[in-house]
Amino acid sequence: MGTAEPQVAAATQPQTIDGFQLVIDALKLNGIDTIYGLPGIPITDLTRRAQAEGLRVLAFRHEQSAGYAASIAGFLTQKPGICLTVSAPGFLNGLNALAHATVNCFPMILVSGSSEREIVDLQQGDYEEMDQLAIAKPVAKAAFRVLHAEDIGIGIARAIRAAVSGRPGGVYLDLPAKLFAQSVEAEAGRRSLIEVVDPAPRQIPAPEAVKRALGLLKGAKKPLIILGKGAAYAQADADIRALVEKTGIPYLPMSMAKGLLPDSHEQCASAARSFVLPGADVVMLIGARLNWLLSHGKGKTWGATRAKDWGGQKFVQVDISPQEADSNVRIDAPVVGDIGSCVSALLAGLGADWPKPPADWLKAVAEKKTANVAKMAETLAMNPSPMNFHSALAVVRDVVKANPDAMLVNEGANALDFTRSIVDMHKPRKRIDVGTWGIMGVGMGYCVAAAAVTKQPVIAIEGDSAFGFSGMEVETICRYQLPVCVVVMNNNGVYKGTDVNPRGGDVAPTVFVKDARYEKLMEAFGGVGVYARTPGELRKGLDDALRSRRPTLINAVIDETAGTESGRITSLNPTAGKKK
Ligand code: ADP
Ligand code: TPW
Ligand code: MG
Repeated sequence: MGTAEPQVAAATQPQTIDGFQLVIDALKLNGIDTIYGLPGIPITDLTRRAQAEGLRVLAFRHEQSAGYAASIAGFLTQKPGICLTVSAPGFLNGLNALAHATVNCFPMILVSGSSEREIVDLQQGDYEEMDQLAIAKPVAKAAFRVLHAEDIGIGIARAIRAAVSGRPGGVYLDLPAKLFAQSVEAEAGRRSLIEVVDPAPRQIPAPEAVKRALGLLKGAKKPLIILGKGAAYAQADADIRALVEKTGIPYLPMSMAKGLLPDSHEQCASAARSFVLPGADVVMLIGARLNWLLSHGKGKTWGATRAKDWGGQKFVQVDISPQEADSNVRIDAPVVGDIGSCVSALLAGLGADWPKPPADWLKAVAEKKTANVAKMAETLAMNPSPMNFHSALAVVRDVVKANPDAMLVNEGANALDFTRSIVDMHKPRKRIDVGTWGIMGVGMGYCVAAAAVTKQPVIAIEGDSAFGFSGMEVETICRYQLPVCVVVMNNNGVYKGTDVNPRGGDVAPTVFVKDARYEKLMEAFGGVGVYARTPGELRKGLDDALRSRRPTLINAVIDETAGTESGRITSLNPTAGKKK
């Protein structure tokens, strides 16, 4: 029992709680444990106090990296990744990642401080004045602003629901500077917070949609399953594997779905991609869109004679977004719902006597695969000097196989395409890359989040150009002592290092300083730098990094003639005089 005195004091001096605290409490109440951000007016104290309250606050050198980190944390955890930025310029730096999260269907919340509403709205020239809410809206799944401390709980609850429910995406939450210092009575403040119940409710598919899809699959002569990053996100790994194995249908993993089933799986048709896409008669898409990455379901890739023509396949599409079907070609059997529920309904509907696909189709796929794997093995076995993408990536393939829990971050053009095709993944959600936009700059932000979220070692295979977009974050990696090994595939430029300016003078726009010593950047902050000219040196650098878990940058010197313009997507590159 207490004495009377404190009660009197409490009654005369009601305890209050301020906006800073309410934001922190609301995040914690909803299981958010990490903030990716960059301090400054008006959120400096928010970062300090969040840290003091036990949240992990990872501070970056540029908001774009913090944003990409938050977006991929969302993908990996199914919880919204939180990026915290200052007003106007900081906000704009984070905006790229917000758009990226929306485009890639990753749950993320960009929380930004902003300037005084009444000054901004009258355009009176406040410090870092900008109507951020209006600017965020077109690239966000949803955007909210909180003006009163008692609405912080609602604002954060709405942001969380919007980010993770249905098709996940990027959400903007605008917190004007004045909000943080506002106080409300403590008990009322606490009552205003909302612990979001069931933020991403299951969405059960209609039984008739499941039946329609199974009917179509059952009649197929040459069926194919395509797994996308939505399937990886859904964390329904065991059921997806069971569905693939029970149907016996060959499957293709999209880039970030690699490892959902091990790439070494006998039904994996990656090595026969250009055979199965045009050859298939019924294709089941699970969490993958028929966007440019799948040639919009049309053209030569799908066996049609002309670019805009449809190849004649019938499609089943499993997706949470009811609007996705028919976006590019006709979808004969849309199955709308969350992938976990859809896949388990499909599994239940298979029954005990589901027929395996016709043997001639399976045989043809297997033969194509074997031939292509043998061809690739020959190339990989060569040991040219200087090292090329293949000889370097043969090493990475072996190291990843020996360390299947390590995360693999990947960006670049040739550095991306060759890694995707050469380096097998063995477990779900281990490969994270440039995603739907083919964007450069995700690299170091992804490394920080991947290490922070999974606690596993991270290997980043980076084009030298790609690395430059976020290279300063090696300081962040060293500061937090993260087990990250960055491999810069250094071919002296964008795509290759051999372009020449026909007029002399400045070097060509795709060319960088020759033989740049990227490894010294890591050494500058106390990490390990390795200069690797041979597969053996690369192997040793990677093994040492994985063993020591010390931040490491390996400068892998690659033949500057080895790459091709735009890597695998040369066809999308308009060049002068090119025929339509
Ligand atoms: P990829 O690039 O790997 O082909 P996309 O990003 O194009 O994959 O497609 C991902 C799809 O997955 C999106 O259409 C999205 O609506 C869907 N998706 C994301 N999460 C889920 C989920 N939990 N359940 C069902 N569909 C989902
Ligand atoms: C934000 C355009 C696509 S790939 C690439 C650029 C600049 C770099 C390729 O060179 P790199 O790889 O990384 O050295 P490699 O192995 O082929 O030499 N700005 C953004 N995103 C994209 N995609 C670009 C520019 C681009
Ligand atoms: Mg390069």
